[in-house]
This record gives sequence, C-alpha cells and structure tokens, in this order.
Amino acid sequence: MLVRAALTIAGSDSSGGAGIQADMKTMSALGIYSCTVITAITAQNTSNVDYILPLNADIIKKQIMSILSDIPIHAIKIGMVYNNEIITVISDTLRNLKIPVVLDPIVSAGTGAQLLQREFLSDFKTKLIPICDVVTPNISEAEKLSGIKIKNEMDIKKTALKIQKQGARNVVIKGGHFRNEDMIIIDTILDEFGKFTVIKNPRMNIVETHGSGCNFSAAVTAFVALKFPIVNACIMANKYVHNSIVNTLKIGKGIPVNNPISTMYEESCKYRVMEELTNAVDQLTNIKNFEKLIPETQSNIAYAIPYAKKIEDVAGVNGRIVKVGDRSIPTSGIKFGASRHVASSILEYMKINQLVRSALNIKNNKKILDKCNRLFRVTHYERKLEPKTIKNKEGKSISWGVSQALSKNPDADIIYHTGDMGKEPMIIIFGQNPQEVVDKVKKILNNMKF
Ligand code: PXL
Repeated sequence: MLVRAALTIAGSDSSGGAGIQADMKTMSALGIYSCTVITAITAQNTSNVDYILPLNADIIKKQIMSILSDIPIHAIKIGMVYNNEIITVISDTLRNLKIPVVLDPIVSAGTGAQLLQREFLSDFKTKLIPICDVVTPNISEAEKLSGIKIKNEMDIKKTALKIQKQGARNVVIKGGHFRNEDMIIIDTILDEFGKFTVIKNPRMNIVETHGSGCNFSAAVTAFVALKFPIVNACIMANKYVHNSIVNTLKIGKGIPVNNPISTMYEESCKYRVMEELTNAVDQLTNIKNFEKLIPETQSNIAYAIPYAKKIEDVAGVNGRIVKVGDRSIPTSGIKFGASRHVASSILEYMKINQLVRSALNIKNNKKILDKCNRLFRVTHYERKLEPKTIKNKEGKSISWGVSQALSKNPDADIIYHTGDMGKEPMIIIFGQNPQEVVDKVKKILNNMKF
C-alpha cells in the first residue's frame, strides 16, 4: 500500500489527548503515516501539567535527521517547543528543506501550564514563523504573537496581517476562544495571496477540550501531506476537528479530551451495522410464518452504532417490513435515521446498557405474548399511564415507556405495552445485535402452532 508520511515535532502528553499522541491519532485517522520527533516529555493528566522535561538539541536533531535520511516526508508539523535551544535546533534543521511546515504556536496548556517559556516568545517569532507555510494560533496566541488586543472581527484580520508580516505565508486564527454575541465560532484564514476566508461553526456548549488545537494543526498537516492547498486543508481540518469536539470524551476528572478517532470509528461501525442489519432483514423475511408476527402498523428492525446518541446513529429499514399475503417484505433498503420508534427504544435501552443495540417490533396478542413470557425475560409499561406532558411531545412516548419498563427489569429481552386509544398493542424484542433478535424470533415461531 502506498501511504504518504508526515512528521510531527512536538511534546509527549502522558494523558494521551494532546501533543505527539494527539498528532499520531489524527494523522493515522486521516490515512497518513506519522513519524515523531519528541521535543519534551510532560507528566500530565486532564487537570494539571505536573512536570516538563525538555530534551536537548542533540537528540532532537538526531531524531529529525534519522527520519529525513530514510522516509519521504510530505509535511511537517511543529508543536510544543518549550525553550530557545529547541526552537533554534528545529529552525536550523528545517530552514533549507522543501517540505511544507505547519506551525502550531503553543504557548500554554488548556489546564494552564506554560508550554513555551515566556522569555523565548521573541525567538519563537524570529526563528520559527519565517520558516513555516502556515501558522495556526488561537486568539490568545495570536495576541501574544502580534501584540494586538483582539476585540472584534476587524482586529482578527489586522492580527493575521501582522503575523503574516513576521514571515508566515498563511495564517489561520482559530476563534474558539473568541466570545461574540451570536454564538458562532469564526476561524479566519489569511492566505499567501492576501485573501481572507472565514469559516463559521455554531458554538457548542463546551468550554475547553484538551487537544483540539493539536488535532487541528495535525489535521492541516495531514491534508497538506495529501497535497491539498493550504486553504482547503484548513477548511477540511476545521470540519474534522468540529466532529471530534462533538464526540469529546470525559476520560479523567479534569477537562474533557478531544476525540480525533471518533469520525473514523463511527464510519467503520456504520459499515458493519449496515452489513449485519441487511443480513438480518434477509433472514427475517425468509422465516416461515414471520408475517404472522407483523402488526397492523408493520414492523421495523433497527441497529445502532456503539455509543449511539441520536436517531441518525441508528439504522433501520427505510419504510417498514410489511405483510403481503403470506409473505413479508422490506419496502426499501437500510438507512441511518430511517426508523423513529424502534430507534428511540434502542437509544433509551442503551442509556442503561450500552450493549443492547438492536430491536424489532412485532404484534402483541395473547398467543404471541404467552410464548414470549415462557421463553424470555419480559417487562412492560402501560401507555394509558403516560403523563400528558410526555404525550404532547413528539417522539417522547417510547422513551418514556421503555425507561418505565426497564426500571422494573433492566435485563429484559422483551418489552410490551397493551395499547391505548388509537395505539396498537406492541411487543419489542431487543438484542445485542440483529442476529440475536432474529434468533429470538425463530425461537418464538418454533414454539407456536399455526
Ligand atoms: O494542546 C497543546 C499541547 C501541546 N503539546 C503538549 C501538550 C499540550 C497541552 O496540554 O501537553 C505536549
């Protein structure tokens, strides 16, 4: 396999969320092979940086030379540099290379510690900014580099122009820390032709995520290594990091950690979910007498990706599995977000057991329910007892019912209700995957006489 490689020159973060560790995850997730040069070792967790050990110039230079003498590197990222010795050796070693350089001007950690000693800011500006193709400061880093206090969007543009004058070809100022009234985050790119591009994202309800800056500059580096022009690389990296912030992880006691693997993980899970569900629908519709279990409102079978949070994370038959004479057929293919009711019941079940990710609704009559009671762990809820406030909220009835039923038996295979005015009685069969659900259907039918 032909893979393009990039190099990150950065600090090690023992908590795994930022620095070298974030860069490797991000680049790998974007299909880039990552080589690493470690500049400093930090002892830190999600609350504090406890210790910093900067490495000496000699070992930093040796790491860079080892890699460059062997592996074709298509882009280089510079992260934490800490002191003048490190700044100087990187600048001297990279100065005459023809490889694009992305510079993340890291001054301090999200948890507060100084990651560039204050007295070396001017060395940083004179030795590293002129050798980079793009520099990616956040608002406070941009203020420190430029000496401008940023109060509005005009100031952001002024600041970008000033940093460009210091020698950076392109400048991206990340607006995540910039407070404006309309809850929009603005990232501003100033390219080498003097053109501004503004990227807007809705602000999320997250104050700080550990590693998002590293993920962004690593993603820009990966896209540059893939030969995208800098502005496109920044736009793509912005989208990528936005999704990794949406999926942020509360892994320790301190600030949440950015999750750059999440996009790739979700996509690979979606593929497997589609395959397993398609196979289950094939099996179901070929089971003799399955149509006898299909209710008036028809059936659907659904399957959620791990850690599913919303209806769109759950796949189902686009339409329903319908009874046609003595056969059952799916009206259409499998689609994410296609099922509302069955998907809501899975999402509710997953709140108490993340492993139960599949379900199917079938008809509820005495004969079928008796078999279920004999064969499985069954619980139920009364739709008639549903509070009015919930009834009035579109899509909330099922969640309410499933949580009521599971409070009586949190290990149930089956949840049923006996209906209400205009609501058909229903049975929902749950399982960890669609195959388990299909096997439960087979068991019910094998025990029934027709
Ligand atoms: O997010 C900036 C950063 C970069 N590099 C290292 C870090 C941090 C933040 O904590 O620890 C090594």
